Amino acid sequence: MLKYTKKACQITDKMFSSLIENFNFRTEKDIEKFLKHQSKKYKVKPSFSPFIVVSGKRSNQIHGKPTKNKLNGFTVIDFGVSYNGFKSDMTRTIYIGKPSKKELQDYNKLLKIQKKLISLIKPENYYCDLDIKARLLLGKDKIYFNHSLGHGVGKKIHEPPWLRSSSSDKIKSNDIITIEPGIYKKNYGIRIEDTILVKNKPVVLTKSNKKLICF
Ligand SMILES: [Mn+2]
Repeated sequence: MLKYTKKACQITDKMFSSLIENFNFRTEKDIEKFLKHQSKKYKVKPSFSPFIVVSGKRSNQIHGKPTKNKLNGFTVIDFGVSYNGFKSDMTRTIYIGKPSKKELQDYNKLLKIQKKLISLIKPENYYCDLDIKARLLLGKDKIYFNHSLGHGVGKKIHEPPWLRSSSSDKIKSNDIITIEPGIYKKNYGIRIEDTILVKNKPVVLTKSNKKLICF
């Protein structure tokens, strides 16, 4: 049900803005705890558990679980909620401290690519081509992107259609998918993910700001 997915995405955005407004967290676990608490406040369930919160050197762990690791540098926060059984999925990467020129460059490059890929979602085309395009746009950085571009999201957090090079799924209007390119280097990782409704012009359902937030 689209209206439930939309509601899940709205709550996800609200949770993220209150995380930013109340930011005085010390560890990955602190962030996770806050988000879990928020989901209780909105009477929804986490769409998966634990949420992914990884900071500093650990930010390159694609499926990393939150630990007592002190927040430092890039911090990847991947979470979502389930509203009446329909799920949202969003990732924002924030920065604790002052990013280096190269880190900022990597973030802005990834953000530009994520937005570009969203603009290329067109019914009747194929999802595999979006995955291939993501790697083309990353250029020499494609070696740091070692997972698929995205997935369908609905009653399950990961379901068809699949956004990967081996996928034969055709893009269809009203599909709900994620676009989540990432860069995972030796010392840090960055991922930016939105839940998106496919239409002739794609509708981004998770609307949280994507400019790099630094604390
Ligand atoms: Mn996802």
